[in-house]
Amino acid sequence: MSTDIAHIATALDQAARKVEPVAQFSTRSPFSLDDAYLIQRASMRHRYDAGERTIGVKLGFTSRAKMIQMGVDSLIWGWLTDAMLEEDGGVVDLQRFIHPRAEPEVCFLTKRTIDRPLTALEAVDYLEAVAPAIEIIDSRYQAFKFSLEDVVADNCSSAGLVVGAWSRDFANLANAGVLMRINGRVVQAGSTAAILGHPLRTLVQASQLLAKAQIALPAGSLIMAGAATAAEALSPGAHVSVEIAGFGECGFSIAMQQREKP
Ligand code: 0L1
Ligand code: MG
Repeated sequence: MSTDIAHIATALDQAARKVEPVAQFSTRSPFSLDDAYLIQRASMRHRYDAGERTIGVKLGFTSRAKMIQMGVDSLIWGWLTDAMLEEDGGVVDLQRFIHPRAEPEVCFLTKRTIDRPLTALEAVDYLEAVAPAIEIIDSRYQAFKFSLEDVVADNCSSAGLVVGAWSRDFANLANAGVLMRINGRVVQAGSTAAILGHPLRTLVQASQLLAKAQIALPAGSLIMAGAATAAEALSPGAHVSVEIAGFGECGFSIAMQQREKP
């Protein structure tokens, strides 16, 4: 299997770099979830070798809406790097993506190293702040089609993120209204309660997953809690924003003129 791990990791890295999708791997040669995380790590090594650095982690499929949209039933996690971070209010060029989608999220900033499984009561003590956020996902698989193992191997479709203004109002995070707008029109509406019943629960989940992987997450890391609603496809010229009631708004515009693909 080790050759397959290296082979799939390289193919996924190349697909992202060349902006060319690949067929899903698990249908041709099934692999376990543990192997999927090994592929994810091997694929991330290519990015680190190219100069990217980790800024945090993301959880995926923490809401029913996302599980139903993508036809999977388990929580997953992947890495965020500095190359994925887009400016709030900035302009995003779609050229580096294959078939990008945006989804509304909650982003946490950690203030202590997470190096063991946390309880729900401890979670807030490990946090510096929380902000409204948008994740740009971009599956490296043709037609955005994958199994749970495929998507984990593909670093959980991580491609970009925009983070709004930070707040410390953790108490009002339980059931805040979430609106995603494209060109001012509401395209997705939901609640932060859709994220595991309460977004702070993602801290508990993240700490357990990191402990299982024997990884300590340093203070100052970002944790994306997972989408509260389904994702929306992106197209040139659009303006995308996410508002979380009581926490403000963040957004980005998409460049109209697309540069030549690399
Ligand atoms: O936030 C999420 O639930 C994202 C899951 C990423 C996988 C995908 O939908 O491509
Ligand atoms: Mg997401």
